[in-house]
Amino acid sequence: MIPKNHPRYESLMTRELIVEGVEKGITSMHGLIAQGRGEAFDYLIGEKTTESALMAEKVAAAALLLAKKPVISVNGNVAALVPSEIIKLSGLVNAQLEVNLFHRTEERVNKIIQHLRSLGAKNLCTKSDALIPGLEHDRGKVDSSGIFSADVVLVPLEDGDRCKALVDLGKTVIAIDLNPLSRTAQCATITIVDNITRAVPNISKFAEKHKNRNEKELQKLVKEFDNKKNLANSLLWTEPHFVYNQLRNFPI
Ligand code: PTJ
Repeated sequence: MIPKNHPRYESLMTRELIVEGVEKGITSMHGLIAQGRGEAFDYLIGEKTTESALMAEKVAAAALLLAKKPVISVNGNVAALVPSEIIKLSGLVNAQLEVNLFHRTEERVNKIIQHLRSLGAKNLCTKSDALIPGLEHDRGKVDSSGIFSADVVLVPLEDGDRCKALVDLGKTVIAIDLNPLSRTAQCATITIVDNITRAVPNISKFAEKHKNRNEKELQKLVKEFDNKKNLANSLLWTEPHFVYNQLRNFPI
């Protein structure tokens, strides 16, 4: 049992969710390693949403609301960390949810679908009747009425190959990845360098606020967003003064 006053309470509780995900058969063992890598990058940004991440979250919410057919891709880590939050977001932006796994087994796909359904998800794409061209691995298996025909796809915690393949198909790809140097982060249309546990609720908050804005305002937000520039701002932690301040303020 982790006491609530532990200085690293939130980070440790997030680890617990991933471990529980593995125990339930939702998350793959590799998901533990991915979480560890994410934690290291989160540590560098002070485990807080940066200004550049917030900007990307605002633009992502606009892109999802403007989409004709938005789809949110769910993997084993997403299902363990933010299942209810992702269901809420899908309702707010009228997006479908599709389970898409790198280490794919039919058993795990079905467990994740059941998990999401038990939490109230209704808008799930469950077929795997189409293939993303150019992808050799199982992430290429998608639903023809879901990711395959979507115009905007949210891909949290992704591997770079599929992100590039989706961009090559002309889709707007929104990535959530704490590593700003990853291939996914580099090739997505809108890159959110933030922990998924903060990013998804933030996108939902922006989606709620954007409902009071007209379409033109949302289009302007998306059009004026410069992903490369925003991504460069996500590398603040490489600056010595930033690291120095982090060390002074961080609960170790
Ligand atoms: O469930 P599956 O089979 O689809 O597998 C999912 C994982 C995540 C294991 C798989 O996609 C994978 O191996 O991903 P990678 O290549 O390790 O990339 C995951 C990326 O997500 C890395 O760049 C991490 O820094 C980042 N990441 C990890 N945890 C978080 C994160 N980004 C945001 N929030 C996190 N909590």
